[in-house]
Amino acid sequence: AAETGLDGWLRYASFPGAEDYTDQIPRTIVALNTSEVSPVLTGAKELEHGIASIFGVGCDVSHERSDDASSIVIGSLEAYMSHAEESIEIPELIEDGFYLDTTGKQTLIIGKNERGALYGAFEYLSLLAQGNVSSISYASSPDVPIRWINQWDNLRDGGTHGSVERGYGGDSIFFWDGVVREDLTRAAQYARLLASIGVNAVIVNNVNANETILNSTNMDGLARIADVFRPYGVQLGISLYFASPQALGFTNTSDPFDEQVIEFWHNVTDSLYERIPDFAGYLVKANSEGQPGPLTYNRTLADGANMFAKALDPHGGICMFRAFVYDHQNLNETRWKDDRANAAVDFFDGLDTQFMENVVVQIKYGPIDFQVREPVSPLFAHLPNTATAMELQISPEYLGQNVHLVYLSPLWKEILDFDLRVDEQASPVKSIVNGQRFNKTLGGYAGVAGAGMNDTWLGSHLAMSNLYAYGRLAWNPSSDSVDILNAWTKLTFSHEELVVNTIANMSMASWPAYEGYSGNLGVQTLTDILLGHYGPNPASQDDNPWGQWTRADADTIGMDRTVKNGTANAGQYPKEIAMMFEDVSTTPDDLILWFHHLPYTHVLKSGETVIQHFYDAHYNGSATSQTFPAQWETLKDCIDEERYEHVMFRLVYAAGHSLVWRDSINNFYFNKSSIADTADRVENH
Ligand code: GCW
Repeated sequence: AAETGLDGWLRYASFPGAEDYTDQIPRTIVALNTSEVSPVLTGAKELEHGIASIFGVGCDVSHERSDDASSIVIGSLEAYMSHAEESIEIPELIEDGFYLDTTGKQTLIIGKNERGALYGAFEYLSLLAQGNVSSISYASSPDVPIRWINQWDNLRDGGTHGSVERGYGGDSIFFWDGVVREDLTRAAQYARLLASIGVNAVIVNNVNANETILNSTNMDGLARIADVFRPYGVQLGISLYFASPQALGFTNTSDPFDEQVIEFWHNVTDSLYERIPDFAGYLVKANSEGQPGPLTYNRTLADGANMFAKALDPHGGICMFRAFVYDHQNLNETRWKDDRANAAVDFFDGLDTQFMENVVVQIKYGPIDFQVREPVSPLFAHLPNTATAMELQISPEYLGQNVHLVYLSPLWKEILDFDLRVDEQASPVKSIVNGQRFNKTLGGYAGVAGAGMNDTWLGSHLAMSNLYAYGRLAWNPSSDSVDILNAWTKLTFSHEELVVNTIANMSMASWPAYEGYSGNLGVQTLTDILLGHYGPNPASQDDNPWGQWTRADADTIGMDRTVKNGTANAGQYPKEIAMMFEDVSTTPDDLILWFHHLPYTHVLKSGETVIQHFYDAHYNGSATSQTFPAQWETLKDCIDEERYEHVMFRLVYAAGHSLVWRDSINNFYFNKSSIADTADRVENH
């Protein structure tokens, strides 16, 4: 059968030698929780399916525990303890965590809750599918409670299609022609993939939301999505349009202090919980890129967030309030001190103590917008009293849109491991997000995924390593990028060393290569800012109010974000970091143009000039990209034709496109600066 990507890393392919283990595999699966929609039952069925697929042996699923037979016992801690006389002591677990023990006659998969048991089943199957049948016994708990996916799905585009903003895998799996699809098969398959990497909620509609999500037809539709998510322990949440009460004609204002507006949101929230008792909560984009918000009504951002949080609170829901607040119309490049990177801290400063407990401020990893290289957003250091979540973009809007190969885990880990040194104490960003640094319980991650109806989900088989890595890092941000990738490769393609090593070589080289042939030294990605964010267009960055400026002229380039001379953005970081970024000599090369406006002839720590670094990086990055098709070709006999060809097509195209990138960027800066490439490769056009 032709291989599609629908199962992603959950293919449970057999591997050479699997037959030697069939005797060791228990043939009975005992599900301790009995509800039809329990994730425990889902876990039991997944075990049955996975074991049959890997080892070719059938198992029975039952609810009766017997001590005699070798079996896999799966259940919540509570269900397990209710048979206390036969039970062993389970190590400490936190919510969604699990204990996995294959050392006894009975393999134990015990979750802190029912969802945790399902995660344990996926973990066990992942080990088996990677050929790991050794005896193990360990507990695993997630680093953060919020491990969410954001889908930027529109209910309909100009026509009937439910399109996905910044999605490269086709139409929405949830919406069609303004309403929830009848057939939600794909939504259930998506929930399965997400549960297997520990994702526990999905915001199903675009942050650029629309009031129609709240009509009763759509609320009923959302309940149907929640029903197919529930067996996988995936909760559903939605994005809200701030001015919905007005847009739906209930009020003539959407002022968060207006009694009728408050009542409107309480009613909406109550009706959602009536239909979806485990509803996760709201995601709100307000006062950003033309969206209305509390500031429209002279209220603070906290007033706006709290209005939703109050309505959600009695039901245990969460309000994710985005920090991506900026005015895209009034930034003006002729003003040296204007800086979009300052917006989040400027807007949120002073609000830290004002948010309700169930508000989580959702912050993009960098201060601007998912560029190929950004420093971490300084806002993470400004909210010690507020729960925060980091927004990561799995769908690589500025990073080649899943046509180019860009494995994102190394980028994300640089951000997560960065030590912000708040109050001169160790403050790695991941310890702020997980609540440890400031003693908070809520916090986590939102991954913008962009999955669609395409059989590959994201538009490319290789791009799925990013979705996989997102879940793994949200569960444990200290995981290693190569380990994550190798597990994914084995599960997705093959255990063969050649396959594993080749995909690791390509993937680990991919982000540096893309950075090499796009925007260097922190100048931003240099994609076309106005159209689609794809392909080179350095000129489009400047002279518009979007604020993604490079300030390139004939002699100089970069944003001066110093306190002494520039936009003072460096001063938004805690003292030690601020000092580092303030000074050219201590700013790392890869962010030097983010923080400093420099002559093209400025000599970097590497010993090269800025302009020569541009030239060389573009040649090196695109040369790396040229190696990808040849590397992939070595796998021709190890991978089914369907997926081999699909990937090859993209790699060949991207290798060509990397040359377009190389030459456009190099020519552009050569023409601007009139400085020759020392290796004489760049031509005047
Ligand atoms: O990067 C920009 C994207 C928009 C997106 C916005 C946001 C959903 O180009 O497509 O809108 O960010 O994050 O709100």
